[in-house]
Amino acid sequence: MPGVRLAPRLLAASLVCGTIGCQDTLKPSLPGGALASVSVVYVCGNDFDLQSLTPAALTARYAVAGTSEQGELLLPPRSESTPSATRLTTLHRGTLRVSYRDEEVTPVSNAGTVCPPESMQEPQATSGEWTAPFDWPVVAVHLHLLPSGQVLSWGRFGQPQIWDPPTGEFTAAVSASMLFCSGHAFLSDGRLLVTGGHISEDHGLPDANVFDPATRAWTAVAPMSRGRWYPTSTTLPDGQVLTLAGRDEDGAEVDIPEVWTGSQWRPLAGAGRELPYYPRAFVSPNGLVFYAGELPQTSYLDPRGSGLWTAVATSNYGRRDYGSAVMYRPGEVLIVGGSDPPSQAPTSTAEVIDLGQAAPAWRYTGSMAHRRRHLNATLLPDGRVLATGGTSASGFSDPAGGVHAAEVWDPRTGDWTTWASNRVTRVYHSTTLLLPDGRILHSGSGDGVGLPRELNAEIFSPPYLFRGARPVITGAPDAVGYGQQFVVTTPDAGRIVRAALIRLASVTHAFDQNQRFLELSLTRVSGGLGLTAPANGNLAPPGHYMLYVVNGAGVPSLARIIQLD
Ligand SMILES: [Cu+2]
Repeated sequence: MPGVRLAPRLLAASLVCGTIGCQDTLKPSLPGGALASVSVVYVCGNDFDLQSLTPAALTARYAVAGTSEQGELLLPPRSESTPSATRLTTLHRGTLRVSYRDEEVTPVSNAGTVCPPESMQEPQATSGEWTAPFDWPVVAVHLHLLPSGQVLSWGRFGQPQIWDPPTGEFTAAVSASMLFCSGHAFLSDGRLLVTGGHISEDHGLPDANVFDPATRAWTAVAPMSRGRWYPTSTTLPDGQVLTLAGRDEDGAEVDIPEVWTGSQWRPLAGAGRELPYYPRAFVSPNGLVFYAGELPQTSYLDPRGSGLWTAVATSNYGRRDYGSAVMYRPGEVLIVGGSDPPSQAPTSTAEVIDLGQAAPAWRYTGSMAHRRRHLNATLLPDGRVLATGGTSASGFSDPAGGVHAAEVWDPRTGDWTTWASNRVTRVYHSTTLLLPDGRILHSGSGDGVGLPRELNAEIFSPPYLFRGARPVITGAPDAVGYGQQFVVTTPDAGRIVRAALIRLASVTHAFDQNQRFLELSLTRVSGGLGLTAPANGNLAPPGHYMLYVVNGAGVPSLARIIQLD
């Protein structure tokens, strides 16, 4: 284990072991204090090593002086004469106090030494790596991550397809309705509600269908009052689903939102408003639905009763036609790219708003290196936002301006960093989602405006997958309740500095109608992590989320998919 230095006392013990044998010097019957069983060594940053010479595993307690941080760490037994070493990365900087059984270890101060950068010769460790394109049986205009970890997609032609990442196999999931140009969101039980569909350009079906991942079957439920082509569906805090906008069977704009109660549609007759296609809508921590664009006049919709709109703030750039949007923390939304009007080149700019402020206002954050329209904004396990695909050219969707570089936005700095480029030009009808293994699936483009039909997909491995061993989750509950404290077991607990839930993706037309990111409070408990689920459905609508833990090097675990209700 590089970087581990033995405490002088343990080193002495080891030397003794080497000459006269360990049985005598390390006998547990030695009077306590004659030889410390546990010692602490400061390494660098907030890293300490806890070394144990006990013959059995031992739970140590620790606290960081001057902070509220405290926890437990399971220390493995020694191996032969060698002490076990367990790395602890404290969440705060301060002197580390450790105790075990009735013993107090001499406190060790945090010297504040900067850890040397890990040597990373591989270019992938700074810019990531794309796979070659591989076949996909439909143009993945609509792309969803199912609670099983499989991926459901469909386009204009052919039947919906389920892709199984471990085997690479596809299975058709035949639908009676033409689901192209629908809206969609996951229900609290993991089924996918799909709203509307395709009759012809600008003419939508009133159909509502539910896909059950367990049976891989579609069930038609009560239709909406009017057809919807290009609507957005949003799962509400109580598990009902709001559907906004779109055009009906006659090509007329549908101004009255409807809410799926689980058995019927409830119109919000008091909230009539014409909105552009696929509104960028999010549940806000206050329980209202926040409309973040594409129009610059952003507002809240109260979905209770007959519905009510209230203005929030006006964004700065103007209309972000086919820009993307993502709620990257509860109440904090990023809007990025798009163009106004489409005859103009798209913008590289991005704006953020914090709905938790007393008077929320949009402000510019950093701009991407590339102008983009028809891009996708995708949350990563570490809380950053990845931009993929789109076109930098003016016009509706000119493939000549195809942007291939991935770019990542860090909410802590507001800066974008350019990562590796994919091969296939993906513009109108491109889609992107985060897989449970931390890689990014990027697909679609075509099935419209004379574009090539891209019957393929590519997968991106971000730099965090090239930065050392991944932490491992060995146990997690399948379901947790709001505000519930729960334990995730992991041998890497001491090195985990973040835990997050990311809601399963349901993507189309440059927007994921389902994803959101929730950082969880974290403590170390013996053999694992103590986490607390989000407090309520306003923060995290009920349903399935990927749970990731991330270590101090920024490396995420494989996700466990858990149900929150
Ligand atoms: Cu379309």
